[in-house]
Amino acid sequence: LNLERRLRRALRDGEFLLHYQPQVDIESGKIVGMEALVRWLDPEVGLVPPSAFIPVAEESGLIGPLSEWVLREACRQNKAWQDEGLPPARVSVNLSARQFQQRDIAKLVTAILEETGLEPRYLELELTESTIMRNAEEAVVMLNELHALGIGLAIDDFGTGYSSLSYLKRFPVDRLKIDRSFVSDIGASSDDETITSAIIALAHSLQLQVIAEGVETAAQLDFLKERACNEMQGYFFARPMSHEAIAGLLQRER
Ligand code: G
Ligand code: G
Ligand code: MN
Ligand code: NA
Repeated sequence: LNLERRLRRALRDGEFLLHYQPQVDIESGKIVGMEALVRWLDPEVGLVPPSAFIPVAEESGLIGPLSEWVLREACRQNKAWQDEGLPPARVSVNLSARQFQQRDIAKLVTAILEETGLEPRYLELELTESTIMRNAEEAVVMLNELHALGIGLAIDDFGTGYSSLSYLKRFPVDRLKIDRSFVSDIGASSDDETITSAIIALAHSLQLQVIAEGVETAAQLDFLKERACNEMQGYFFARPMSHEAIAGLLQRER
């Protein structure tokens, strides 16, 4: 059976699941968000990472139904946590380039928010810099539509693409996510430290929030804290984990 057919079957049989990685406010140390990361629990192979199936899903058109499932599940789960009385946090969902190109994405998000009852401010969409810049004019229109819904928008892998500053000003985004490649070299490469500092300063001057991803050490966290980076995500705090595990972490913050 080829991968595409296996993925189709996996979707039908409910073999996908979401892991969540905490996003922490650096000042307070509290969990303020979490990134939803899809996994496939293949009964024969075990847990399969997204890098092994997202590209195939994108080529085969399966990315549509898969992303729709991810979005719905993330919203449903977040609303369920809030209904259980856990401290509210936003959930961030990655949107692939293919999905962003679909003109009805705002309609889909609207429908899913209505269906799950999640308040828009507790949903954020992550788009990579390259996805947005692929067709920047079109992106401005679509980002405006999405932003009008009241959800958050973040630029993922920031610093690896080629956003021009003039576009950055026109994109109605709330948050920049500093790419892991820069963060991981804090303490090792002065160039990457300079880039990280510059991105934080840029975010502040454009009145955007900024989050560093891939934070693995206390020294990296100190560097970010000194520069008033707002949030951090990375193994230093926690790896992506099951919904049960992250509910346990949220519970401790009540
Ligand atoms: O989850 P991991 O920890 O292995 O993530 C690897 C990559 O897969 C990341 O770049 C992430 O953005 C992407 N990814 C994870 N979940 C999703 C998803 O639901 N949709 C899309 N389009 N990409 C995802
Ligand atoms: O590309 P995107 O940022 O959406 O994907 C997040 C990816 O980064 C996931 O694969 C996640 O498992 C991984 N990740 C999260 N935190 C860390 C970290 O501290 N170190 C490393 N090496 N990877 C991380
Ligand atoms: Mn991401
Ligand atoms: Na990223």
